[in-house]
Amino acid sequence: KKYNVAILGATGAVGQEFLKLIEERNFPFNELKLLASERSAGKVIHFMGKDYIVEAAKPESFKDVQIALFAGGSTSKALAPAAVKHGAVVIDNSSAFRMDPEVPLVVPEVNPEAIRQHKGIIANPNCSTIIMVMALKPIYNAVKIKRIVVSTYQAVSGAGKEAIDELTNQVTALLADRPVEANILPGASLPKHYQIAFNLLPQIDVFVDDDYTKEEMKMVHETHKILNDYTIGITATTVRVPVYRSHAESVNIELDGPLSPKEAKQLLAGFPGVIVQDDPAEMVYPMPLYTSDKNEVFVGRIRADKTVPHGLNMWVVGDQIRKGAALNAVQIAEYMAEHNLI
Ligand code: 11C
Repeated sequence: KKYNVAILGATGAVGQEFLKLIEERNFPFNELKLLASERSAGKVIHFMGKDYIVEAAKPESFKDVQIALFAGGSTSKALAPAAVKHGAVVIDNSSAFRMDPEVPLVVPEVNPEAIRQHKGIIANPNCSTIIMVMALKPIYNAVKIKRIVVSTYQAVSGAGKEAIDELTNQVTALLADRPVEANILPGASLPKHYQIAFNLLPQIDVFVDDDYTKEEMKMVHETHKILNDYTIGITATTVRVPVYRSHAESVNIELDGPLSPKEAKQLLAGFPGVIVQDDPAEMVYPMPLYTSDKNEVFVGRIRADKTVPHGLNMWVVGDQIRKGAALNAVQIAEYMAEHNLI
């Protein structure tokens, strides 16, 4: 069976990755509609031997569409209900519907059972959350987790194409001894901007409750929803680093019972979509430079935290545009196709 597919935000970083994955994974599509904002309408995208003209996304764009992959950021809220009305299943990469109790929030390796409860919209979690829960789930299946302390090292591509250009421009300017401009990071709409080149920015998105950022609170709330366990204590610090692609995370967990690092490694190695890269004697551990453009989440530096009864430290790295965004959404669509849910 083949499906009519629409991609919203087709010209952006995640939209482009959707196209790559559809080709790479041979996703069974019939018609393909590429949608974007008015600004990008008319652009021509060459894909699998054909030229597609990008159309301005409107509610009626979703007529005859069965699967709508949304990477359209803030336009999701307005257009998703229209797409559902036309009979499409929307897999939405924005944060608009993630915490809606009617909307499943899904990582297919972790909670595929939630997909069946959808009412038209399925939400794709935040990239940092997806990468972390991939490493938590195999451990959680064996021993419950009491508390998580996570610190992230997030690549500039998480903030979009402009942030990638900003890092390049700043490094180029610095090396040429020219003045540095900062217009995008920590966030384009924020009142102040700071240099990311040769720097770290301990702010991703706006500040919300109790001086945490929105990105930090997404990691808390989304992890609770995906694992369907609201008893886990979770605290996060999210940091932007001058890396182009792949988010890295230092994850400290306190378990309900004993689990040795060796057992944790075995559980992680046996989990689909996770690769253990952990050999301190040979200096083997995951690094963002080498996990980029890969589908798997890589885990290393797995060791006991002996300062608490059942503590474990891990270093988790994954391509946030692939598994953290586009790949996860395509996997949801594949799961639905395989299980005849569309
Ligand atoms: C970042 N995690 O790296 C963000 C980008 O809720 O999907 C993705 C935001 C989201 O800046």
